[in-house]
Amino acid sequence: MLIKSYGTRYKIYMKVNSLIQAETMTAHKALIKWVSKTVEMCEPDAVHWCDGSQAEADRLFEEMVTSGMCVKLNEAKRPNSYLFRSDPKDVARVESRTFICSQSRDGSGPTNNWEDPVVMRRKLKKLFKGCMAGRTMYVIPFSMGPVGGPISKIGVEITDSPYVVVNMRIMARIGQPVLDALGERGFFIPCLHSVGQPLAPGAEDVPWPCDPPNTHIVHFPEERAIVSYGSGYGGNALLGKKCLALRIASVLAHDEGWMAEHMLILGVEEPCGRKTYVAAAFPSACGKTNFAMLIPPKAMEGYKVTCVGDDIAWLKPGPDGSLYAINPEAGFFGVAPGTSEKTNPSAMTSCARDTIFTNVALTDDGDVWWEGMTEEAPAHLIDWHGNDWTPESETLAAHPNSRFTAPAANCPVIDSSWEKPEGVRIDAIAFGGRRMRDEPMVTQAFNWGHGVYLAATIGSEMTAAAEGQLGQVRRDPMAMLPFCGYNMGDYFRHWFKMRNNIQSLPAIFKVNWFRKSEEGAFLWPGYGENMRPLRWIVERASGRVGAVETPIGWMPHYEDIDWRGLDFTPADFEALMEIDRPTLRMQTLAHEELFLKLFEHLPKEMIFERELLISRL
Ligand code: SAT
Ligand code: MN
Repeated sequence: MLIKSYGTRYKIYMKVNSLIQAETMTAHKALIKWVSKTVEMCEPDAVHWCDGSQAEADRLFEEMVTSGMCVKLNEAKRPNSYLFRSDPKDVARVESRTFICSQSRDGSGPTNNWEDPVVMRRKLKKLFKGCMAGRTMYVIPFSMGPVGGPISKIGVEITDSPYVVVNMRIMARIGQPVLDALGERGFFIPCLHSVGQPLAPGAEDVPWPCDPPNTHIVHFPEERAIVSYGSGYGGNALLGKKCLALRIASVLAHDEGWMAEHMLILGVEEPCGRKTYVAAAFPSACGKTNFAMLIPPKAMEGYKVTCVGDDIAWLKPGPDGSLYAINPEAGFFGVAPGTSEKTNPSAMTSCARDTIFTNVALTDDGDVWWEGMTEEAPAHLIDWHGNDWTPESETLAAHPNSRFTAPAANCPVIDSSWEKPEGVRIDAIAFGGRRMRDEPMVTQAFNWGHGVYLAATIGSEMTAAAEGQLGQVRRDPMAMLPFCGYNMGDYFRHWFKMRNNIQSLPAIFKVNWFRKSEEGAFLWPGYGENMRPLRWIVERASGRVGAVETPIGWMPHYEDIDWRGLDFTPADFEALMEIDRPTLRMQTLAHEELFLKLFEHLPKEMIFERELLISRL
């Protein structure tokens, strides 16, 4: 009501009000101007510049509890934690509505959705006109990477979702320290977000506003800008994550000579005290968070794995010619189902407090539950739709993509250098996939070029018939298919070129934890046992362990792996590591599909590597 009746005068009041708050926080003229223009366009009821303080978060949570957007969990069981239930139509990233609006269609390439940036701007302008009516607009200055660090980047997200604010506060560094680092003229990436569905005058907001039919997640790579409309969920709305830290950052990295990758970073501590950092990329549903927090088997005493990050790595050549990596994030946005004390105790501890849960089930004593958390489900729950649920119910209690947003600092195995602004030195990079039949557990690329080829051709088999043909391989180069902000062919070229920017190149490996026997049983136990191939990887990276040359790369001999405490025979190992040439030749033919798709921008090195592989076979 207020807005409409005050009309222009109200708008002026709003503008002045937001300027007064802005000017106590920043002297960045371009930022203040962008915010004022956005206020004019979106017509929010109020504007709030986030300082990132605990008091601010407490107040927002209190407001959201009151409005019914979330529930506070039992303070004794899950301190300082909250549960949100999203609209059932807004539960995951939407790739079909994600766009890379480069100046030319060629710039985004055949693997991304494209629209002319001028046409898209026009469309978005219509959607954003008055879209924040009835709501508060939040301005969130955030830093991806430690504030002021040499690899870090600053973004500012404008959003009408308080859920986004409290999530961004965990996933990134936000608030006043970021504005201080930005100064009066610093470079920042503008990220505009609205859940859509503006409120009619006097109307009450629904618990989870969103506008699925009009959802657009848009990137303007040349302008380094992000605009997202219609979804309040995860990667669609927390714009620092996939949108900035991968899609826009991959473009910056290409132009500036570094790499923004969909990778976890872990540290391996050996009994002698030596420490090696490894980055690893896996397509979704391959256990990335579990691998990042791996607990070594008891028998491998003295080995310890520490976690630097579980999803994104920014890698940059350092002054000494080595490759250094930071985790640009500050929290974990982890998939809840399947996470348990058995599969990932460190993730369980990370979300034991100070955590935001989305779409998991609520227990009668005010705690959370999801499929796979315990062997037996509680007798009664409130499911992710807000309905009563018992083990007899034929539905899932938690959505399969339900999430926990937990501070990385809560992780019991967080690496002591995880916030080092200049990053940690990466000595090995591993690429993985989910392959039932044809791929051995671990191989090492002969050199960087061969490694790029291995990485570009990774893929995962579909696990359920519903997702496509069972066993069909979906190629996901570097696990970046949905996250590369430019032409994938040019991205491969950038990978090859990085060889010239790095003096001590990390060794590149390919792993597969999912090989099965003819009878369908897993040949490898996985989880903590992955410490065994990981030990081989770090020792190979510094030339301390043997290997045998095969057509597809270096592979460990049976004796090269530490088998203490595991009953795994040479015959078991042979089955796990078997390579048969006819299958491999077929596979090489299958790579062609991807190459044809990217033909126009495919670097020649890729063809050479393929020829080399064929001749070795
Ligand atoms: O929703 S996110 O993009 O943050 C997570 C994911 O889909 O991998
Ligand atoms: Mn991811």
